[in-house]
Amino acid sequence: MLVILAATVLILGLSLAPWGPGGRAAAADKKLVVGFSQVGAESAWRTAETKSVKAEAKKRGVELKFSDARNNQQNQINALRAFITMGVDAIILAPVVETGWEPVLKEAKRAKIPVVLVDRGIKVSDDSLYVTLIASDFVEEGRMAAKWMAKKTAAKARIVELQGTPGSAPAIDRKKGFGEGIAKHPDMKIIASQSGDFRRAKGKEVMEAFLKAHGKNIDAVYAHNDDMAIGAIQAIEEAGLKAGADIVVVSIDGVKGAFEAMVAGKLNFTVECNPLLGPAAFDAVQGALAGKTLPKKIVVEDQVFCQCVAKELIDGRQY
Ligand code: GZL
Repeated sequence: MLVILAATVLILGLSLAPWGPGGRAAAADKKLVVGFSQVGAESAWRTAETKSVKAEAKKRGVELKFSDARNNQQNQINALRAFITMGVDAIILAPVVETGWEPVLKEAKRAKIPVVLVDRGIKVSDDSLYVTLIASDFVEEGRMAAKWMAKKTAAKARIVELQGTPGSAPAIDRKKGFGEGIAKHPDMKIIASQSGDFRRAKGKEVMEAFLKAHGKNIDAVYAHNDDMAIGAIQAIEEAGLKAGADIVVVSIDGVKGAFEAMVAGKLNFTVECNPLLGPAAFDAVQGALAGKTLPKKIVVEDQVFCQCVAKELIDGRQY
């Protein structure tokens, strides 16, 4: 009987190799096909992340289907549906906002396609809808920014805040962490807070409005990313003030532009949020396809950089 069965299988040409998720045979020599839905290209950080994922796909011989959602969630949902229809082996998703993912992630689960989240988290009622989240601890980033600003301003500052994309995990959590950090200092107050959508131009525009409304009453800027901080620095200088001196500037990401601004004395401090997530993302994809159980969150280690180290470190920065 066993002989007949084995023969049947061979005649039908069915591979005895285990079926990988996505309904595609996971034969050892088959080229992996992975869909990557990226938020957009709104900041230098984002560009660095995209480069890292694409380079790692190339290095591992993975066929990457890339989609740039231009910061629009519906574009990401459409891209995920297209990946599911294609029958990709796995999906990498950098979710622009935290909510609204359950329906399309249920479709991916039904299609047995594992989804790896990179860079930003989501809110879902069932965390089996994604394999793992590879991201920094944004709340801690906010706390570190607050801690350093307190030190720099002797815990006395009227602060304006440039928030990231509304509804995104980094914007929500960086605001939370910074608020926790300044709560213990009664003379540190946020006097204005608005979204600059993680973009340099928008950050400049919002800072111009803050300067018009509050002018010399601003002691410090807390920007949720370096791109908005660089935009704010431009606005501060155009208002005839010295960024980094008249107004302390603190931000997050640690991109090259931030190091250049620190070397120039215009940015005081940045908390790194490492965007080079390609290797970890594909380790998670290959682990999931091999049936491994991964931790629900893989925390990316961050460092902090003040002006004092910028000059010696700038040439060694990878992004
Ligand atoms: C953080 C990432 C944020 C960066 C911004 O993981 O989602 O989005 O801090 C980027 O620069 O636009």
